[in-house]
Amino acid sequence: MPEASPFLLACNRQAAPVTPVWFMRQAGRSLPEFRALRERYSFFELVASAELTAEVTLQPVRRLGVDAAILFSDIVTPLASIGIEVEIKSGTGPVFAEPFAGEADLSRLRPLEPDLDLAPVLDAVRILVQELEVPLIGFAGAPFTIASYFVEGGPSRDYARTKALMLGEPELWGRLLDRLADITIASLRAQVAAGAAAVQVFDSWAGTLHPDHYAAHVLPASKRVFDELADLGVPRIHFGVTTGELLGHLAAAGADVVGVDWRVPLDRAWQRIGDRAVQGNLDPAILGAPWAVVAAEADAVLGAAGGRPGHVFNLGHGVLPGTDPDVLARLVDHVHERTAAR
Ligand code: 1CP
Repeated sequence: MPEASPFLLACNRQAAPVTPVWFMRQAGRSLPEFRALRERYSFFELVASAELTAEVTLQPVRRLGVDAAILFSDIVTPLASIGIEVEIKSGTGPVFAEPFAGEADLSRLRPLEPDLDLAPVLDAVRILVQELEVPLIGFAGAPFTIASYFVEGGPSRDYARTKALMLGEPELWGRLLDRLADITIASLRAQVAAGAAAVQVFDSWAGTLHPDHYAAHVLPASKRVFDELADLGVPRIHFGVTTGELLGHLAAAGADVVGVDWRVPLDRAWQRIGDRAVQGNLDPAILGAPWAVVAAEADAVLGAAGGRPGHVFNLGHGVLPGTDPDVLARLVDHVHERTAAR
């Protein structure tokens, strides 16, 4: 992997030859070659095989020309690997057989031993860094978002049980988040030791929280995650959806790059984030519109970034399953062409 990759330069807020592009959920359901594999294997069968994990990670890199790869896995993989029963249901997401119900369940969250628990994941990282010509992004879930799945038992609209626990039993909630933070830290440190060149922490659903509740009950655990990764010297990206009012707090957690969804114009988001790089923020739904619209909207994102060093182009959230991969490939070329002449 070239040291001066546009992705790593932008993460470090250095001038890059082009604005780098990658897509959250670039691997997965929008690609026919992924759907073909998913007909033969369950999600966790894919993740249990280093070769299949590497193959699925490489699929979008070959097809789309993106500037970074993201390891194929899921935010609940570490919990599954320490024996917590969780299934990935097609069209739904992670579903826990026995959701977190109280203090006694803390002991189910034993410390992660990455070399044993995540062996196929780390083998996949080692295969990928040999094969890739672009940086590999490792990732994990942030304590809040993982807790929300574990407490609710699956995806939720209102996070009612999660918020009741957080506000009603703040001491127990803090201990739960601390255990989850430990798992996230151990997983990310091991991914970097195996060769990942950057890490992204997904706090996808933190935007459901009042900023004061985020600051009191979530920020300390997330900040510890970023603090305990600082010595690794790789860019640390922090992402969530509907975080407009939270962007200052997300920045305070300490990441090098803050991901932004499409609900906040990128220039305004950048003001709230301050002296860090930004990642985003095209609305993934726009990719279903005619190409001229996609191009104009991508140009609007680039315009809001204003050519300042430190912009990683991405969608504001993951690629939608119905997205035409040819549009993704064309978008990568478009961003490169528009920014190459700067
Ligand atoms: O290229 C890639 O990005 C794919 C690798 C990847 C990543 C980074 C997958 C595979 N999952 C994730 C992270 C992840 N998982 C997040 C954070 C990113 C985001 O906000 O989109 C979240 C919230 C999850 C939980 C999850 N897993 C969901 C969302 C459910 C909900 O609450 O709405 C879903 C649908 C899954 C399953 C899943 N994970 C990944 C894929 C390709 C799939 C689809 C299921 C399948 O193939 O059966």
